[in-house]
Amino acid sequence: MADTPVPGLDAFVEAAKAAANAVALPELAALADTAVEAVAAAVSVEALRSVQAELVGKKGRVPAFNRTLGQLAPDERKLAGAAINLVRQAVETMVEARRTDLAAHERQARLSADRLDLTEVSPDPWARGHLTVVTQTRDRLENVFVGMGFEVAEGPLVETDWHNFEALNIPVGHPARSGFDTLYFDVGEPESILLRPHTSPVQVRLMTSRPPPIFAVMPGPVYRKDTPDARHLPTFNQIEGLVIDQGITFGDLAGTIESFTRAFFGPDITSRLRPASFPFTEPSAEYEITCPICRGAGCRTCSQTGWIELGGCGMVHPNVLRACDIDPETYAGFAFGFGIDRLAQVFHAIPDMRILLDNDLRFTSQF
Ligand code: 2NL
Repeated sequence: MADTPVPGLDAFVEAAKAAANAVALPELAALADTAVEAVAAAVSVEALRSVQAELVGKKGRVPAFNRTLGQLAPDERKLAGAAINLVRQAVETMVEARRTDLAAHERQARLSADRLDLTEVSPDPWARGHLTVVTQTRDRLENVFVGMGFEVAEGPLVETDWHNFEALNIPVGHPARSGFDTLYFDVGEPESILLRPHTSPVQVRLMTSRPPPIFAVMPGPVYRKDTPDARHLPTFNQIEGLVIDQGITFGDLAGTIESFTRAFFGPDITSRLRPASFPFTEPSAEYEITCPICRGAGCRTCSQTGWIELGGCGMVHPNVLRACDIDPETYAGFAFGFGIDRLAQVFHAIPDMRILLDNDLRFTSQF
């Protein structure tokens, strides 16, 4: 341990020794040297306390010199007393400097010993936490899309009717509204503020906040007034993608879906699109992938078809672009969306989604 230097201390000690020699007390000067070594040799505050007592305590070796003063003439006595006092002060100063260093060192050692290592790795899954399988899936999805050049965007969970429905070409009275099983807040106008039942309002917020080009994915939780079953949860996670630029075609959509599918599932899983209908896209399609359970051979999970439906997609409807102040004569785009929990279910062959709600360690520790 390096001592913190005390300015002038060495000179002080030398001056005290010189004073001792000047009054013919070489033993006192030698004691000053002994003190320098003894103080440096003390390795704890406790040991230093003994050194201090032995040198300058009431019955210490430095005050002992005072008992020799009686034999001296009065003027010599005064000078010798001053020299003894100087040595005592020099020793006290050394001791205090050393005490400061030792105390800091001991405090540091105590803190290190007390430290709780939050990164400590335990091989026991009951003792060591990790991200849920759904969060792991979301992270992997984000990584794949970021690798393809998309940005990741998030938005509010509590939404307005306009961002959630109106701007998405779903006006009041549209039959698609009832399909979302939306949960409304009892705030303001009836059915004006809601818990978002899909992530599409985030895309609306992106389109209304900055001009194209836009290449973004929006992952996050969505909420529906639904009863859980093997394939549905009332609170689940979606990821949607949105591309808006000049000259975007349905071919770009199909290519993006296929690239993503191979990047996420591996080269032996492919994608196909089947015609569908959504209010916010035209044309629209359902997005299917090779069944990852049977690799296309046909099984119970894919109802012997070899294909599994994952989500929807399509070219962004001109009404949606117009609602967001984007000119459909200049710009075109595509969007796609699917459930993250559902993807995790397919990917890991989880028979019943409700197990995701149980937080049973026998399940969660498998991932
Ligand atoms: C599904 C269907 C889809 C979209 C989501 C979208 C968003 C905007 C404009 C146009 Cl802002 N479209 N999103 C489009 C088609 C399908 O998802 O089955 N999701 C689980």
